[in-house]
Amino acid sequence: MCGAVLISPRFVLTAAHCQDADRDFVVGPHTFDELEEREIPVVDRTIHPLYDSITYENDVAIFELEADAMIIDDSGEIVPAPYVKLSPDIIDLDGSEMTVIGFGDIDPDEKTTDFAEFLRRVDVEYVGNVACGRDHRGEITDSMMCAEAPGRDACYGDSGGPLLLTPSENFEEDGLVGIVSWGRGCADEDYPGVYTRISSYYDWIVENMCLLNMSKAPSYVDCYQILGLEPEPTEAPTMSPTSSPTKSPTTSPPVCRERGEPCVENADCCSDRCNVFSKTCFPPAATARSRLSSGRGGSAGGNDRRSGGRTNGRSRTGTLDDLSDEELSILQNSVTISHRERVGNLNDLP
Ligand code: 4AZ
Repeated sequence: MCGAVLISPRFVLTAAHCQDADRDFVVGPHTFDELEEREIPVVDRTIHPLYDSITYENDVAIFELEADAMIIDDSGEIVPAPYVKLSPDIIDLDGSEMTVIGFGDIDPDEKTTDFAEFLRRVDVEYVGNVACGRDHRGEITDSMMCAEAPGRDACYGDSGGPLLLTPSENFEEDGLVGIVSWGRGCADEDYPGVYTRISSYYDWIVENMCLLNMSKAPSYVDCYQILGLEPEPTEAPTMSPTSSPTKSPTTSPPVCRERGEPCVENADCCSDRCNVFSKTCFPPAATARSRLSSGRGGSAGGNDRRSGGRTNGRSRTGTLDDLSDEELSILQNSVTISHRERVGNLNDLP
């Protein structure tokens, strides 16, 4: 089983190592029993092309649903499901508080799996990459981040789920800063939980949502700008200019680089977006979707248990706390997705 999160009514973000968890997603339930219902099939997906099933680097994947996820609101109307906004914020302050939620294992016995009946949450504190790298044998890259709380942690089955900034009581202000990725056991004080760092993938995620289905990207994402396309034609002008220009246009050299040209940082590009991977201004002249999604179809499955005790393991002491009704109303729509599998019980492996 894996977690996941809606980043628009049509797109789901999860961990790349969850890619074979299931063929459909279950939207919005707060109890595990409801997981059987409200399944939405997946029609397309983009796994990060540099995902590494040994190191869990680039553990991020986007799935496109067959239809928008819908919920019934308080007045009984069917409306598009709320989704969480990707946060571009770079978390770097030790002790910063974040919230992780999921249906993962809550059984302290390492040999049995007991998925939570209700969606659970725990607040965890940021641990810097240097300290976390020391704990995790130098295996923490810049695009991972770590968090911990005494006796509390994400655990088996929470993978793919969200790590959130929750600045207010209003879930609409939540920001997605991480994806549950891996750890050594669960809630072990020596080993913080490890998350995919969203700020490292912000550009990749929005660009690939646009490439999968630009009409279904969230409203704060401008796919025309991101893909370097002409804006959709608006109404033709009805009046012709009243006077001819007095000056002819000057031909000073461009101060910014056009799409496809090499760049070092966003400011180099006319689009103000430098692709962090290709180091070219957004997007390359002929953006080939097949090239960008070349990692598709690989399998993480359940057989990629890392060596040396590093696991997507099982709860030792405690995992996520039950959400109270009040907390549920805050977080109910921050995580509206969970998806199931039976392939990845790493503790069953030899
Ligand atoms: C998992 O297998 C998993 N304690 C997720 C998080 C952690 C361990 C395992 C971190 O889904």
